[in-house]
Amino acid sequence: MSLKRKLAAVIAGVGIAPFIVVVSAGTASAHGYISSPPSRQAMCAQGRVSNCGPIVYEPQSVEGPKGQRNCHAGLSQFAVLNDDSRAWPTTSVGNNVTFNWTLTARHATSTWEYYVGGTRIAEFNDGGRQPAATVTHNVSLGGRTGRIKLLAIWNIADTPMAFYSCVDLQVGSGGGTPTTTNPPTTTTTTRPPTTTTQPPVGGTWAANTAYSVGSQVSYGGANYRCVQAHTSLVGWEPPNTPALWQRV
Ligand SMILES: [Cu+2]
Repeated sequence: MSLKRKLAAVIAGVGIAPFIVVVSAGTASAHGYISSPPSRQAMCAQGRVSNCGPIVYEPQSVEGPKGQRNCHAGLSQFAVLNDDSRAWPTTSVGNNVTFNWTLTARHATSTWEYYVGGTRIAEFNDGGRQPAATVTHNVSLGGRTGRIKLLAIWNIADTPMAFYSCVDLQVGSGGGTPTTTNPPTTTTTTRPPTTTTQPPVGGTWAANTAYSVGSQVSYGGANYRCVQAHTSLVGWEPPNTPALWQRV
């Protein structure tokens, strides 16, 4: 091969690679995440935390049924986001924090929710309106201090889905302004433990199955009826996804 042709082949290869990534990523389209203070997916996308897996290409895609309380929407390919044993860098903030969402698709919105340790500390109700491409909320942390993990949820108005973002914060006692970011505390190189939680034995529910409204399954000793048509995934077991399954 001549040098020129080799060069052409290399360029073609480089051109194709990102395309393949986009296609393989592609459950749905594009959506949104908290970009500042940087959420876990933002830390991964910015390369401040390494070995994150496919989330680096699509920090906006942490989408799953509403009602979950985790950082990865129950998606096994993004399980790293829910791994608290990783050295997630924190952002130093005061008691009032401005959260900025970057939306790559402006879905009609019911609510935005903010949780710390299972307690909802703020909620913003958009009443089904379409948001702008960036959305800002000011949230009081209620006097909490020290290191906290905040879970933010964007609830879509016209689908059973929500978007999940976790943000690691170091809350000072002084109040004052947010956004001094700590130096990237040692980017971990440990492999994320493969944390696909095994469903309890028994039941007719299965992952990767298309369910229509009204279908009935059993899971963990209980029966459920499908209330929203969907294709199931590991992590979206009926007890985890009240937006999809109603216990009967
Ligand atoms: Cu979307």
